[in-house]
Amino acid sequence: MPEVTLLICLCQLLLVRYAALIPQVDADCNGNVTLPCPAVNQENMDFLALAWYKEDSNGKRHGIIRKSDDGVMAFENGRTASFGTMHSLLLNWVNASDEGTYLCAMSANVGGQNKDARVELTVRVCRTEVQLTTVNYVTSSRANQTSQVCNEVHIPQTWSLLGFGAVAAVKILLSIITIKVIRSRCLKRRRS
Ligand SMILES: *[C@@H]1O[C@H](CO)[C@@H](O)[C@H](O)[C@H]1NC(C)=O
Ligand SMILES: *[C@@H]1O[C@H](CO)[C@@H](O)[C@H](O)[C@H]1NC(C)=O
Ligand SMILES: CC(=O)N[C@H]1CO[C@H](CO)[C@@H](O)[C@@H]1O
Repeated sequence: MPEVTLLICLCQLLLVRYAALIPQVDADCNGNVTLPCPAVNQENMDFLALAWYKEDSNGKRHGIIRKSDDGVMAFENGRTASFGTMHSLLLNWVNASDEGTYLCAMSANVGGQNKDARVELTVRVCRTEVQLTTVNYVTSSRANQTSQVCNEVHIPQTWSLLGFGAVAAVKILLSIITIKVIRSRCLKRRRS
């Protein structure tokens, strides 16, 4: 059992480590966001082409925008976007559907090495949604305050009573068993 627990801990640690390697970017709902491209660290065009993709949950790439010596080109059916400084990806008016993993892929010149790097985008909940949930919570909790208080008091009492009852029952059962065992031993001794 300890080995299994250790293994689970180790796996969780590795997963956390792996997740930490992907840069995370938070954006406000309906805000504009810049996703840095971790694959390049200079503004120069020391590569054949550079493209931004969005990865779906199956790891499939959906092209957004691409640049090469021929200029900037948007992929068909891709989200509207543009390039920022250092080949970053600029997204305007982001909402929940923009959340996910983005991939910056650099195709190297002959003799070079292609590079891929991912960025994770999280979009904060839209303000209207936040207000709605808060309002709902307040009304329901106020309307049901009395019944909630009652439940809070009664439930623990019931449980503690049940707990005491269970402990008492076990104690009685143990006593009966102990008495029976001692008796049968005494009887055996007397017989022999
Ligand atoms: C986002 O960019 C658009 C277009 O550049 C601009 O009109 C808008 O005000 C920007 N929004 C924010 C929240 O900065
Ligand atoms: C996000 O915005 C796009 C286009 O502006 C819209 O089609 C889509 O329904 C929105 N998604 C959500 C979850 O609000
Ligand atoms: C507003 C609200 O959630 N009211 C609930 C309070 O609790 C009663 C019964 O426990 C529900 O019937 C109400 O809908």
